[in-house]
Amino acid sequence: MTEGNFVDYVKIYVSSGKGGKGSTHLHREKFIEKGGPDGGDGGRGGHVYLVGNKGLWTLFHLKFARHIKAGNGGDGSGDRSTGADGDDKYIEVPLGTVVKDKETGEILFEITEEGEKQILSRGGKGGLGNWHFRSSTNQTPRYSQPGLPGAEMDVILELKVLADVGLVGFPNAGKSTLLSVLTSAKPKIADYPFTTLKPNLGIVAYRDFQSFVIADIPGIIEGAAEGKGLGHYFLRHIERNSTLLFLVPVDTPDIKGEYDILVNELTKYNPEMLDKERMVVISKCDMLDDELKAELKAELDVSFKGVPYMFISSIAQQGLTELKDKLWKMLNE
Ligand SMILES: Nc1nc2c(ncn2[C@@H]2O[C@H](COP(=O)(O)OP(=O)(O)OP(=O)(O)O)[C@@H](O)[C@H]2O)c(=O)[nH]1
Ligand SMILES: [Mg+2]
Repeated sequence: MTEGNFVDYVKIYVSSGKGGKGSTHLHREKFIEKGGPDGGDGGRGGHVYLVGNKGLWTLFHLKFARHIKAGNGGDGSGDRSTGADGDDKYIEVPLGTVVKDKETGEILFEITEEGEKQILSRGGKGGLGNWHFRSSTNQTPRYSQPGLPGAEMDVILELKVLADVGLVGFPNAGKSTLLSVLTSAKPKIADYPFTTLKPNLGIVAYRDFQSFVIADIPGIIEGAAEGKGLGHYFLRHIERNSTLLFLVPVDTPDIKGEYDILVNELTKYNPEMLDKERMVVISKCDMLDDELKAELKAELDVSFKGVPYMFISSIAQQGLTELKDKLWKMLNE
């Protein structure tokens, strides 16, 4: 996935197809002067559906799909032939997509399961052909129904669950690097702060074809809640993650202090952030030899009492399997 693939909100305009016209037709055949009415019905207009797809994680694919239109029903014709139904449109969305009416803000429905299919906009009914209107008093009705119009509406699609794990850390902590080694995402990585300007998602393939999603967001600094750095604007992207992973580089002079600042900024943004499962990852541990690591560990065991933490190195590929195992456990507890 590329920079800024993190789309959790789109507005789209959908319209269903209109129903085809019923036909006004009288049967004609050689030697039969006045045949009866045989006008067929119009086909129904195409519906617009939403369909759940568990392989999708964002609404990115709909970002530029402004108008989605189903086909119109075909008109009926003689010999009682019914017009073809209009082509239906299927909009695939990730599980956890909530659909709202743009005008009223009312929640229309939610897609939660793989393959779940719900009609967003119903196609107009086809009109009845004149064949239906024959009666004892009128054997040759010369009228039929027009098709009903389709419906059009503006809707908002919003993703409730974006990713399972959100990465939180100061700029340069190694968040994007971690995303790039755990997933096939290719975020921009560089040795300067605020390399990441837009959130990225990556899918971690786990044992036995399981997977979970990690979100990498721009770095947070002290005062983000007051708008410092890039502010806390991007925190909304991890607001709904169930687990937060705090990244602090091993060469940080006060590791626990940096962690406290991050927690504090998150709390200022939304106190509920603290209800999430969290774990601290000390990154860039390739810069440390075993002896120093043991010393640091003794220190951190005291300062981090109760908060789970672990050492990793994305570059040297240390602790990554263990990290995945722990995250998986946290997500499935
Ligand atoms: N030695 C070492 N360096 C690392 C490791 N992981 C990341 N780095 C380096 O740290 C720097 C910052 O890495 P990024 O992944 O861009 O950091 P980030 O947290 O995404 O930074 P922002 O996007 O600016 O918030 C880069 O120069 C990386 O090469 C690691 O495991 N070991
Ligand atoms: Mg980054």
